[in-house]
Amino acid sequence: MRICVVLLLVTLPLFAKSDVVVEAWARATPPGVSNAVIYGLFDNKGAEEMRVAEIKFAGAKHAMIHRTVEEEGMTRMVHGEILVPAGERYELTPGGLHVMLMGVSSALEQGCRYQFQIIWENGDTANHEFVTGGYGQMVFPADAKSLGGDIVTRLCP
Ligand SMILES: [Cu+2]
Repeated sequence: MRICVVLLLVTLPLFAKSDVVVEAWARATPPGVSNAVIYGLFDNKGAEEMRVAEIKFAGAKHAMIHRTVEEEGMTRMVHGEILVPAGERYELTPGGLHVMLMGVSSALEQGCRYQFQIIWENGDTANHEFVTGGYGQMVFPADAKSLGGDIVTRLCP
């Protein structure tokens, strides 16, 4: 009987997951800046269209999905949504759709991995990581290696 109980505990998932593979990145935050932005590639390996309901990052007060729009030569940000069709990829890039972190409690450092959480509209919840590049980072920092950037290995709080 005891063995059955133990097996049951082991097979219960520690955390729900989703079918979306996320390769996320952000720029390090310069001193005195309390906002940061997450970009990255969302790859939906599942058979269901996936829409982000909420993003949580313990190191920030709020995380919001923004879209950058240009009107009469001025750019501003409006609410956006992350909707990844089944079997497709969706990319968040500088100047476009992004996840805005407001009220970042301690500066994001270059060459770090930070954990965050995505809650999908269908109830799937998954832990993910984003990696940080330099202040002017424009692509996933792994690409920066060949340009002399740091190799990302450090897990930061
Ligand atoms: Cu924004």
